[in-house]
Amino acid sequence: MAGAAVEAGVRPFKVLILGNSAVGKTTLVDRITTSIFNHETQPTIGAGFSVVSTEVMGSRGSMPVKAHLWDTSGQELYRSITTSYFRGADAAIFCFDLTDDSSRDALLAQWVEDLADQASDALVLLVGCKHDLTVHGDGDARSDGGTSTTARGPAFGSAVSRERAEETARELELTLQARRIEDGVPNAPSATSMPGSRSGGSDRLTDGKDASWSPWRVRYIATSSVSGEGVEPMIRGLL
Ligand SMILES: Nc1nc2c(ncn2[C@@H]2O[C@H](COP(=O)(O)OP(=O)(O)OP(=O)(O)O)[C@@H](O)[C@H]2O)c(=O)[nH]1
Ligand SMILES: [Mg+2]
Repeated sequence: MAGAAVEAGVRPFKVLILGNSAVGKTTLVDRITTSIFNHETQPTIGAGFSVVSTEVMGSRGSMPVKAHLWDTSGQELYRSITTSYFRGADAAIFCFDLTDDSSRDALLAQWVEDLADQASDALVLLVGCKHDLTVHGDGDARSDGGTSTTARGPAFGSAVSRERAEETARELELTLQARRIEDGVPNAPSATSMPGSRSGGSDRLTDGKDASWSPWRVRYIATSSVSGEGVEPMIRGLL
């Protein structure tokens, strides 16, 4: 089981960062690793990875864990390269752009199928990126009346509401659950032994709302790589 090998320190926790091009994956990884907003990212070619080291509570107390964050390209052109990294993933962060509803649709139409084919037992988080471009809290409208720009130009498109994002999380959950059953995946990852388990925990995973963690649930978190909002809770929820 993936979690046991990670906990025993045999190998790092493998985390995939997935989602359409320009949703903010590389910027999010840069925010995680450097704590700054890098506004000069270029479209990722294939995939790249970064290492994050932290401590988590395991069955034998606090222990160091290393995570490899695999930042993948969202471009169709690189799809076959991207999916070749999926096997053996312990977790996947499904990213969409809160100002672009089609990037949320794409997670359901394509990305979850790709993951289910290769690593159906991976722990999954749903992350709505660019929360700074929405009205704080619900994401129904742009905070600036629609004048914000990103380094690659104005962020156009319909904003995604929290309700819609939560629905997406449930749909991802159902797809993965069905595939796990089909694949005969045993009750994995174990709710108590792997990093990411938060049974009864009180991590503030979602915009200030307390949420206990279960690896079988797909949690939704809104993040901003500009302000750093949601990034730390996301990492804590994952590891
Ligand atoms: N306002 C705002 N802009 C962001 C945020 N995150 C990313 N961006 C902008 O969104 C654009 C795309 O970001 P990237 O991180 O390169 O996107 P990506 O998902 O890695 O794209 P690919 O590598 O092509 O798959 C850039 O112009 C970023 O500056 C955010 O939290 N807030
Ligand atoms: Mg990128």
